[in-house]
Amino acid sequence: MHRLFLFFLLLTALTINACGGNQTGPSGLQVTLEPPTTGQAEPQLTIQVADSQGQPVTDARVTVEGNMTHAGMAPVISDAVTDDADGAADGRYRVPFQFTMLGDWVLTITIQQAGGSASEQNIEVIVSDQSVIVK
Ligand SMILES: [Cu+2]
Repeated sequence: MHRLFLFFLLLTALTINACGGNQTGPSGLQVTLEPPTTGQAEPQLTIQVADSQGQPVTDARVTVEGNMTHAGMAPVISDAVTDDADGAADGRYRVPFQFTMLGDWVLTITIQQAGGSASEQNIEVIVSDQSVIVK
């Protein structure tokens, strides 16, 4: 019974991942990365979160896990941040995050909402010295 539950949990997680990469996930949340203009040196990522109507979501906690597309690298996992941690509850979450290498990354953005629901979206980026480009 316990194993079956884990299986469905895994299946759900895979389904969520399969839908990631674009702006709107199954939760209806719109998740947008504001690409840092300074490239790899930038110590944070700004993530915009809005609901299906485009209204800012201000009551969530946002974390970012970054994985490179090649094997053998440790993931970069951020602390969770609240919207007003930067002094403004405006739907823009400033997540401390440092890319540890140039190249292709998949950012998994986890949005934990106050009501208890969590959703995940993937955003693929290319990191260089000068820029971070969303694929
Ligand atoms: Cu790497």
